[in-house]
Amino acid sequence: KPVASMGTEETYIMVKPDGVHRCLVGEIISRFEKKGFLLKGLKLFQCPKDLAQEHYKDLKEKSFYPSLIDYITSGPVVCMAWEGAGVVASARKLIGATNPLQAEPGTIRGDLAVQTGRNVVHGSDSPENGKREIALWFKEGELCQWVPAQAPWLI
Ligand code: 3AN
Repeated sequence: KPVASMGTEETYIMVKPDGVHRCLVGEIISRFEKKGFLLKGLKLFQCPKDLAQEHYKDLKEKSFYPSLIDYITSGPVVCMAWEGAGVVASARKLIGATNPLQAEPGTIRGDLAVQTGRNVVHGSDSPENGKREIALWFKEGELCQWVPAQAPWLI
């Protein structure tokens, strides 16, 4: 099982199919890189339906659940694991509100999206879910347990 180095937190970030389709992958990765978090895993991936269902199992009773599953499996996604102190909450700030029309300018959704059902990026909502989702989307060996020589901003 992947473990965080330096005892810090991990989050699962995913560029959704609309973000990939709209060529926003570089832009989105760049926001987390520039912020100063540490990239531990990265892949382009066509999500199978059963994985999408497991990922969104808490939303199973919602009316939009079937369309959410169709959307997430409609094309490749970019899966990422990011590490850093407070990365879960900070990533959600960088991402912005679920409804992009309510997301602040300067956030990813605030700058790049207009529809809740096409909100370009996912971020884990708790450290527990960060761990759960990274374990769900990545296989052992796909994550790099590297530590930059000097990275005091990560601790
Ligand atoms: P967030 O992604 O901001 O954590 P959640 O966890 O409430 O938001 O919802 C997960 C995903 O479900 C959202 N990213 C969005 O794609 C979809 N979703 C949430 N609410 C709606 C809605 N009212 N209509 C359509 N899709 C929705």
